Amino acid sequence: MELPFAEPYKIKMVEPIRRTTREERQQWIKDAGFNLFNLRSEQVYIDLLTDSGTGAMSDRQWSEIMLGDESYAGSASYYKLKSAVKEIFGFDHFLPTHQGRGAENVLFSVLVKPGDLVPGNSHFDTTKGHIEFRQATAIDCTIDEAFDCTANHPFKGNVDLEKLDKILKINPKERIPFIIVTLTCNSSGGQPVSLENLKGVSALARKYGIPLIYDSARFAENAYFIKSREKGQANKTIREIVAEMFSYADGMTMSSKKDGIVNIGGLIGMRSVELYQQASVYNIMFEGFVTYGGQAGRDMAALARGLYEATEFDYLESRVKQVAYLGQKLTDYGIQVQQPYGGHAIFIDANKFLPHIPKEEFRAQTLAVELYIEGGVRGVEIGAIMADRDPVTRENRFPALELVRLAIPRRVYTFNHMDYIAASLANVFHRREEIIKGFAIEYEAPILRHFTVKLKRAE
Ligand code: P61
Repeated sequence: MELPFAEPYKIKMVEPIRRTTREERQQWIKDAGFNLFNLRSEQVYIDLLTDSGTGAMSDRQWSEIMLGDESYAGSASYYKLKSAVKEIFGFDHFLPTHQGRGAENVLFSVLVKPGDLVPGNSHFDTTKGHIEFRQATAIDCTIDEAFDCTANHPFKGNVDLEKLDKILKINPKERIPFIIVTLTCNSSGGQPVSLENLKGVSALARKYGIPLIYDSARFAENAYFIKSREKGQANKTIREIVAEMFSYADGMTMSSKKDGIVNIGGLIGMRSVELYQQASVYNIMFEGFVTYGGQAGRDMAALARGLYEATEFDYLESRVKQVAYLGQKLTDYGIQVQQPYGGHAIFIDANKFLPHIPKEEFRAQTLAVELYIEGGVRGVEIGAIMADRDPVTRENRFPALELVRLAIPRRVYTFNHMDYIAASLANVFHRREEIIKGFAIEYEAPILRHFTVKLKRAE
């Protein structure tokens, strides 16, 4: 018999979590303005709001915490991280930041000006937010298959090279500060970008003389998919694949809260010393001195270690297979989820789940609230609320996909937890006809409204 895979770790420390009653949850979510971000963590049994900063560090990472050097300038932990960035990504220059959006803020402060266009593959909301905040426009060039949950394409994060070429051809070079490719593409469902596609994007970037930047939050999961799905890549190591992926880029931003397997942190990597010098100015203003950028020395040390652990095949295999296990359970229950299963999360198609709720009443949010009430499981809406209003017309934007994301924290939950989540969702699925009302907005912020939005039941 072929031996099944199992986690390449055992558990040394546990954190208790508590089940609650449906009545408690009904009251709590009402008090929270039906916004899952407003719940207290104790009110949640299984927390799938995000895989960002919620992972479990290893004993080796914790030992790095003890070894952290807290010198303001030139900390040994900074040099540890600098050498990991060079070894794994190949960038000579790097700046630590407090998290991914800090990296975006610093880099975009140098590169993005009003009227600019930034093409990419379904920019993440903070990335888009930082582009739009500078009166520039994010242009989505993702392949069309990404917007059909049932299409079984192995690399639904891919950039449509024709769409990209068209943008680069018809606009003056001065208006396009860079192309940004998100690895894996979170907004299209944790879907990977192939090596071949990265090569193609890079060729276009060079042809038009435009820098190529990677948003690298889940770069290691992307590399795992390249190894397991792309022709000719099976025999390469994850690190070899990562090295090739990044050889095509001029720079990177990263939220290290994902594939860095740490609770906070981010970074910018780049080849150009001029860019490094310009970005350093903003780093010092917004983040901290160039050798810590908003991180404690111990955070940088644990991150260096996390980058090596996240690029080990056995870890990635158990990670991605746990996510796929949940996806398969939901599929078996007849629930439509984004196919193929993503690297860090399962994305449920709320348009298919609750087609009778008007889209103006926020289908995905309605489903996320019902799942919380059913089992105390907290997912997140990736739909019209998160899509914000159009910055010019101020009309609601209704994205092609209305999704509920169940993001799985790294090395945190067991397969029993996956069974519980799937059963909770199956229960909601069985009573979906009885869910007849969505939500209306009571309060919203002008940008990134989903964090603080307050909702009421639709009339
Ligand atoms: C997430 F509801 N992601 O997926 P920061 N790029 C990419 C990300 O996925 C990302 C960032 C940049 C989060 C956290 C999150 O509205 C939300 O370290 C591909 O969070 O600043 C973050 O990195 C930004 C959840 C962020 C949200 C914003 O759950």
